[in-house]
Amino acid sequence: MKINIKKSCVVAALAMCGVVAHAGDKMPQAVDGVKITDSFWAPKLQVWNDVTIPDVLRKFEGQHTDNPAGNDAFANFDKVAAGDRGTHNHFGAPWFDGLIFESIRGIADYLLMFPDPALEARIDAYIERVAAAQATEPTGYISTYTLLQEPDHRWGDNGGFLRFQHDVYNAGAMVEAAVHYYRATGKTALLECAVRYANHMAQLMGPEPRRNIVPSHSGPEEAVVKLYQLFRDEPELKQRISQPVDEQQYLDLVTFWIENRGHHCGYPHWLEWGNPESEKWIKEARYNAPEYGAHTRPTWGDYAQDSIPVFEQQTIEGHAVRATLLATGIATMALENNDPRYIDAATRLWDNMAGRRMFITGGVGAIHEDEKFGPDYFLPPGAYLETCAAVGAAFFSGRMHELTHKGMYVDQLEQVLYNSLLTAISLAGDNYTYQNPLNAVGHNRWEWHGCPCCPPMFLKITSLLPSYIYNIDGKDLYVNLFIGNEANLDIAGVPVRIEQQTAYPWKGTVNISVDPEKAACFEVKVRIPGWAQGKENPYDLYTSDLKERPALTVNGKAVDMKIRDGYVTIDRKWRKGDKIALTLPMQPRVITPHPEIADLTGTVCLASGPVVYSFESVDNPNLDAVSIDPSAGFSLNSNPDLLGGVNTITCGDAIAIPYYSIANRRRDTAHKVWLPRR
Ligand code: FUB
Ligand code: ZN
Repeated sequence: MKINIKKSCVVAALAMCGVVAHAGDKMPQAVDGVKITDSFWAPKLQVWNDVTIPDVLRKFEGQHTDNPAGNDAFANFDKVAAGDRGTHNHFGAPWFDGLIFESIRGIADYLLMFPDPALEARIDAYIERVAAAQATEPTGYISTYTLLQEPDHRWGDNGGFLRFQHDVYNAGAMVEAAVHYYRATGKTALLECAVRYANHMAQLMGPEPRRNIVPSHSGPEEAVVKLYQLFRDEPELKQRISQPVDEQQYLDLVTFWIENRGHHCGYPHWLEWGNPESEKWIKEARYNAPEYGAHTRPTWGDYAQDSIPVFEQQTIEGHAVRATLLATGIATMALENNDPRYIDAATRLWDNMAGRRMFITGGVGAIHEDEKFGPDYFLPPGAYLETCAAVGAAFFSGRMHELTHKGMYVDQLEQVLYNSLLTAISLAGDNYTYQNPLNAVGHNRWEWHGCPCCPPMFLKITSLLPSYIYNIDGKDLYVNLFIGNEANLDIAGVPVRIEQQTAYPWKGTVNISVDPEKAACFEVKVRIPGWAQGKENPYDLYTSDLKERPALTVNGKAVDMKIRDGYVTIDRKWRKGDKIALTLPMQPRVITPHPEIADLTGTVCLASGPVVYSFESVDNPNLDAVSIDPSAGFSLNSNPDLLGGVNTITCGDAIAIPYYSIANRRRDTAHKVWLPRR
């Protein structure tokens, strides 16, 4: 799975090129030395690096039009550093620390693609402010909201309400940022803070006599596994940290967090009592009453995947970001412990998510109230669909792919990338979405948001893009994504240069050259997307009328299209100059929802390749009169000057554009992915 390249080589490679994947020796999900070169993603990554990163930092600093008071989320750390406690001068939501750390994590990975000393210096300066704040606390506890607003409520103590406070989530985000920033820069200042914080949590939380504290917003699970992996793989790094490091403690902490969900006093009954009553019960610390025993806690409810133990969960429930990040954590742990309970739980949750609760754009989280998953087949066209939830689902799928190497997981990841993710940002890179309804009127991107959680998640996943293109497992090379790139890989000890050239997702030809330094036997497994096999969804949640089929050649000779787990395997002795050519059927296809999806009865939508299309009122002034006749002819047209260069689909005089590109030309337009079937 992982390719080891000495860090110095990678740094040299980084200096020469624009867009390169993670350089860390054992970065989870990472394949080193992959440089994105295509005309679709490379320019976008450049915009996100040049525009989005400074935009996000500036706006967290309070420089945006909705914030006349100039409130600065970084200043929360300065207030704590100055000794403020209980002064009620925290700015923003309790999870703003976490959002800042998530941004730093994403930016760290961008620094690997686009080295930028000025940006690095800016991040270093933020880290100094974080460290100064942490230095004022003897335990290393630092959650600025709690310290400034309700310092007696650390970790939800004394009637604190951890579900809102986000203490553990903030801590996890710091740990993850520290690991990524160290891997990108070799600097340990944030890692020092993170180790101190993780040590504090590992001493405090766990089986008795430690405390029963679990994250009520997931994310810390995967984060702390990464901390464990870092020190396991680089034990000499411990010498550079002033705190003691026992990495096993970190893994134990995550095990506790995962296995102890659903273990609590059984109250409050969130769904029956409602949120206000339940919150009141917790704030009165009623769970401390003798009848609930010692060392217990309230349940955070289905909302936070805490009603029943993880291994008993049959369906993916509750707040969709929390749920997908918990599932990501479970899958990440499964990669470490190979425990069938973890593998089964992750598989079950993914199957339920993808087979019954996922939208055609890869989005999840149908219900606005509590931002949660709806019941099976509840997939209305105007659904909520938070950007962060789609990103969480994609992270989950990425980990499931690492675990199983099944193509269906990459299918879902790809669905998110080309649809839910790209729509979350304006073409200019400085306006964002939170909700992503498939049919809506007046759906505009915003400059900034009172809860700006989505831009950091956006940075986190886009910076991983190069690392998702390939996996290596022993002597197998998995070609997962069709993104033009140049890669210098090491396959079973042989240096191999791989190059992909493609105009995907606009055209279906993918040319892959395989150049081993010397002739070598290995397997190249080329993913054949489900949509290209006429299998729109692994559980037929959606079906399509695709008629053409994909084809594959090596040096011009047809390969037998035996597809196993989503891949065609080419097992041969590879020689310099060998060429693989994949042809995917890009003609527009009509997608029909599963008959159980009541809200989509009588509707269909259009897609070409991985891209889902939408009809927007800008092109279709009579949008409400537009319907789709599946037997009509559809034409796919290249429009290099439209919306940054897109294909459109025309059907009669109606025009569809990629869903991701809606709401970029005018404000307050109407758009529809799902249209009546004629
Ligand atoms: O709770 C922190 C973040 O705020 C969540 O991830 C988002 O869904 C929003 O609720
Ligand atoms: Zn969000």
